[in-house]
Amino acid sequence: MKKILLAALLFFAVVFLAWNVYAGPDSFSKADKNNDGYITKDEFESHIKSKFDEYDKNKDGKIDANEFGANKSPEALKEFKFMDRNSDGFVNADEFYRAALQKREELDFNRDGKISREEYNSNKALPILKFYF
Ligand SMILES: [Ca+2]
Ligand SMILES: [Ca+2]
Ligand SMILES: [Ca+2]
Repeated sequence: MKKILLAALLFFAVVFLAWNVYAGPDSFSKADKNNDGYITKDEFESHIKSKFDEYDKNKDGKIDANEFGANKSPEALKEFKFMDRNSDGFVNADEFYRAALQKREELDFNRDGKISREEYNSNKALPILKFYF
């Protein structure tokens, strides 16, 4: 009986670990360049720059609705409209950065100016992580 329990425990541990890796703490680690467990303002800035490049697939310096996948969900469309401040149908680097900065402040629950692993992992962070990490 003990062996079965142990096997079950082991199984769940493996699933849990695999899920964690899949769900992307790696995007936290990637952004946390010096690996101190916090994403500082500088680290966030460079992360947002590479995220912008990732979205801007045709490299024209702006994200269009397709590149963002705004047609895929109402949530994405809402986010796209939120980012596109001048409503020209494109999100340029400045607009993306400003939107991300605002989200970053929302993510920094304890207002210490950096994003901890705990803040990143909280449920409230999910909609932010989805589009900005
Ligand atoms: Ca583009
Ligand atoms: Ca715009
Ligand atoms: Ca914080």
